[in-house]
Amino acid sequence: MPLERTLSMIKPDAVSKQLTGTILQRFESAKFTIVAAKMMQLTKEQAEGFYAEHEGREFYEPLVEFMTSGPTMLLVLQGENIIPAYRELIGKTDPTQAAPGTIRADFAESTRYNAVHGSDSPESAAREIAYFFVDDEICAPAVS
Ligand code: RTP
Ligand code: MG
Repeated sequence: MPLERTLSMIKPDAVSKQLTGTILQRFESAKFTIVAAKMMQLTKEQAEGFYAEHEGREFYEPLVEFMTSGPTMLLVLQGENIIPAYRELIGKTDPTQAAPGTIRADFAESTRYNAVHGSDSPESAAREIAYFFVDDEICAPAVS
């Protein structure tokens, strides 16, 4: 199985509910290694650029408003096959569709206020990690 990295975000809804530690514990219990982390309140420009693939959809503007509403925790997580494994741990976008025991089933309020983000492919992960982190901030040797 490939050693991969994913860009994780603990979104403003979960940070404001003091769920950061609880969610980090779930990542570590899943044996994901935290190789970079920082808190940031995204600017409108940062959120728009991050979610550019959704531009024009009805949820884009409220999503940008939500993602700039308070601090977000940005993380790079590393592990075997982590891109699909992480998506499984967080559960489906809509928490009513998320499997029991997933992070979104337990902590998301709605499809928008859904606690966490995770990259959906190796290409997205590379783009999203580079969007928020420079190489020096990642505390692990490069993965191929
Ligand atoms: P993410 O990118 O945050 O990991 O979530 P995802 O892949 O499961 O969902 P995606 O389709 O990429 O949507 C990005 C984020 O936009 C918000 N959203 N709101 N109908 C709605 O109101 C709606 N649909 C999506 C969510 O915050 C979602 O995570
Ligand atoms: Mg997505």
